[in-house]
Amino acid sequence: FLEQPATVSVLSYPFSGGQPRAGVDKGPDHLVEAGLLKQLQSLGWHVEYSEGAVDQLLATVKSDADIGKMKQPRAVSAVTKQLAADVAAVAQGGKLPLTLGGDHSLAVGTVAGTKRKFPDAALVWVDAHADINTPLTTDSGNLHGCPVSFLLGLEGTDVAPFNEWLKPCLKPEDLVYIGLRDIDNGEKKILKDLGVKVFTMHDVDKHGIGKVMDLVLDHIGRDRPIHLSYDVDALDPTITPSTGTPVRGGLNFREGHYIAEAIAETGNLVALDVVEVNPSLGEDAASVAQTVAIGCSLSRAALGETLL
Ligand code: HAR
Ligand code: MN
Ligand code: MN
Ligand code: MN
Repeated sequence: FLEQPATVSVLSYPFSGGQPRAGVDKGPDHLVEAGLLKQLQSLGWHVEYSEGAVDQLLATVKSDADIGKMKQPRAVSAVTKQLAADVAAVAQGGKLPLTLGGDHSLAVGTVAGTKRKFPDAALVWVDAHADINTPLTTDSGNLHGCPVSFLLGLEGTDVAPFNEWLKPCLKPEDLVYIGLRDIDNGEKKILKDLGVKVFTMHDVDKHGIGKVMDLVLDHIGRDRPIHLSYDVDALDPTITPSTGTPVRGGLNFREGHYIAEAIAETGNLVALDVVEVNPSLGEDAASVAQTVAIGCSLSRAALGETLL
């Protein structure tokens, strides 16, 4: 689905407004400083890099009072609207957008952008969380817990300012989750009512990650464009400690990388998000360095790095 020479366009989006913890906006700089761009070049990709104009976009938001339960809705909407345009432009150019977050609310923009070029794209969401709360079901009001509901157009998501630019673009059958283990009750009802394909950590334990990825690809098909949205909190907190909402019982190092490798093997990856790296969190500098290194290695795996 990409043009030659294969080009990855890395989009840095230093944004934290989908959740309350400072520092996740520093994720992209840490990933780049760890050498991500050169690593991708070494894999044979042509690499472009640009920084989203997050500061300028946020300067247009004069005040951002809650709307219903939603926190910082104008900031999230303004940033994701621009990100959707950026991702769509990259995809239209035959290149693969790699969005570095930043928190997972960014996926409202990345997936909307991918869908403009590839309306049939499947979405593989790797996360401890389902991020499918609606503005009506969310307890926290944090929009990084809600992006999937906006993409699906669930009840309560047809609200300003999002409905000024965002149209539902995802069908429940286009979506597969891997790694979930912290799902709110309202989210459980949504997932069951919609019949979304979910591979929780229970399923990873039961089948093993190899079988789970076979089942993932059975579900979405092996000839469709794939958008992979990777929240590093999908991995166990012993593996990726520097993230805002760690949940024990996560993917181990190899399971996490195997997911990315199996997607890469399809040859169908058209967009990648790596989100929720927060260099301000974690016990010590080694925790941060390890989390950042895994953000890089997951990116490489998704872009074709193999062990042999
Ligand atoms: N489900 C909770 C909420 O809606 C927690 C969401 C945490 N989300 C992330 N992204 N860290 O996956 O607030
Ligand atoms: Mn997430
Ligand atoms: Mn998460
Ligand atoms: Mn998180």
